[in-house]
Amino acid sequence: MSTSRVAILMGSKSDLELMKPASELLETLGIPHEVRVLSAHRTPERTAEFARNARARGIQVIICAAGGAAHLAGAVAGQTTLPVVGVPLARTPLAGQDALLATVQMPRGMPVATVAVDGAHNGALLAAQIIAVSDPEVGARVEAERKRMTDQVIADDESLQDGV
Ligand code: RP5
Repeated sequence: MSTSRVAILMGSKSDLELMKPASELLETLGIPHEVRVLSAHRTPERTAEFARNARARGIQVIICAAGGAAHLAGAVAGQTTLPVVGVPLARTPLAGQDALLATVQMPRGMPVATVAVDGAHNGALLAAQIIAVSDPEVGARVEAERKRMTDQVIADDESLQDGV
């Protein structure tokens, strides 16, 4: 197994289904990654230890997903200077607004790049784009993914016109 370059952390195993698009995209882009259940509240020491050791292990970006009182991304950001991408999840009757505000409203000096509620795909894409800054091979795969998406929208548009 190659060394992980991205870590996808989630606050609970119950978040797994919502985060599958992140692993799938990293798989498509050929970026080695790992998926962990680490909670800011339930396993604070284990989470902090993971974040502190991540850079030395070769991790380049950490994606943190959590719902409700979503403190995971912030707790991780406080333990590392690696880029942290936050994915707020809609897991409570507040429909993700709670997780969004908890993830995005970080204090000065502790940035978390927060993507949309349930934005696992974009979280992974942002991680890939960060890695691509210094890795042309990943950059080429990200460009190809962008082209694939663009071509799909054009094909959708053309198929609609054909049907008119
Ligand atoms: C958060 O609480 C987790 O990230 C999850 O989104 C939510 C519910 O967790 P469980 O009670 O299902 O373990 O910390």
